[in-house]
Amino acid sequence: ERQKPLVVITRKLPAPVELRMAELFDVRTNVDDRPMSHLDLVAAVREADVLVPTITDRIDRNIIEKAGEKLKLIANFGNGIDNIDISAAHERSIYVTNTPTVLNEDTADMTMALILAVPRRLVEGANLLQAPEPWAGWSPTWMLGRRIWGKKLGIVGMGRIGTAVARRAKAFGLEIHYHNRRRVNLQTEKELGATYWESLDQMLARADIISVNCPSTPATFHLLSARRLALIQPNAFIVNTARGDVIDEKALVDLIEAGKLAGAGLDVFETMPSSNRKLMKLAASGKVVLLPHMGSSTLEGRIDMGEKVIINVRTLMDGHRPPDRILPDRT
Ligand code: 8YV
Repeated sequence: ERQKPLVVITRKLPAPVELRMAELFDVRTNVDDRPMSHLDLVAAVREADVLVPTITDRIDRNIIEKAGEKLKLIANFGNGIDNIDISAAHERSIYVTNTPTVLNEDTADMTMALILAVPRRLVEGANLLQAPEPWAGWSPTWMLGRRIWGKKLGIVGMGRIGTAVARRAKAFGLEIHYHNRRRVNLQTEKELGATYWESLDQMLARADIISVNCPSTPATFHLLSARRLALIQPNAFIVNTARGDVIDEKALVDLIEAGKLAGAGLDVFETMPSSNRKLMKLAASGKVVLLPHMGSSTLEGRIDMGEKVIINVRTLMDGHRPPDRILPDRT
């Protein structure tokens, strides 16, 4: 029998995934289930054939340069690969793969949940019934949110997740608008009744709800800058289930505090884990709903992601290029 590859997994994964991987590979897991230290990561890349990091591991050039001869693949347990220096890996002929597609629907569901939760004051309402004071009773002017249907949704980044959000939002009666580097195919645009905006500025100025669904790259860093955020209508909401650094978080907080933006639903933050006191204060006031990066957090999704990792590792071991490899020219 062929020797099994040494696969180092940086975090604890759901049991079914760990079991399956242990059957197939010589697996080393991080029993602590805390982000690996820099030293442990360096030790891992020195010995491993395959490294399976998650979003909590920064696999930078410094770490990749210390990789041993054996390291052939960094199989990210996640879709976004902003935690990995792709060029540094390619310079060392190390493949990088991600887990695309399988988490689109879960992430789109969570995006939709935030699109509903913030304007309809869902968390604020639920919290009221957990407050120490008893519920004073209903009134027709009480807990009025803002209507969702008929409003304009502006999707920033119409990739696989953005499109899944658009499908759901259309069913909820929202009008679909999107900005993307390029137009999606006309058939999809027609199905969704979607309007393409080449100018992000123009779309932002018109949208009632904005959903961020693009990856974090040097080109999307603070794409929603202070200047652009100021273009958004004061009664509009922003939802972000992508990456925190796409929005200038400080500018966002300032606008909401000043009443120049109605609210936000955030699953991701500029620094993670977030300790943005001002955001937490806004959450307590009900204008903001904060989630601890739960967009793709379903058991089924995690199992599917594990399966993706396994397919990539096995394909490489069979002498072929892993299917979800990130191409060098990806920006
Ligand atoms: C994951 C994510 O939880 O896949 C992504 O890009 O942000 C999340 O769905 C995380 O990346 C797991 O490493």
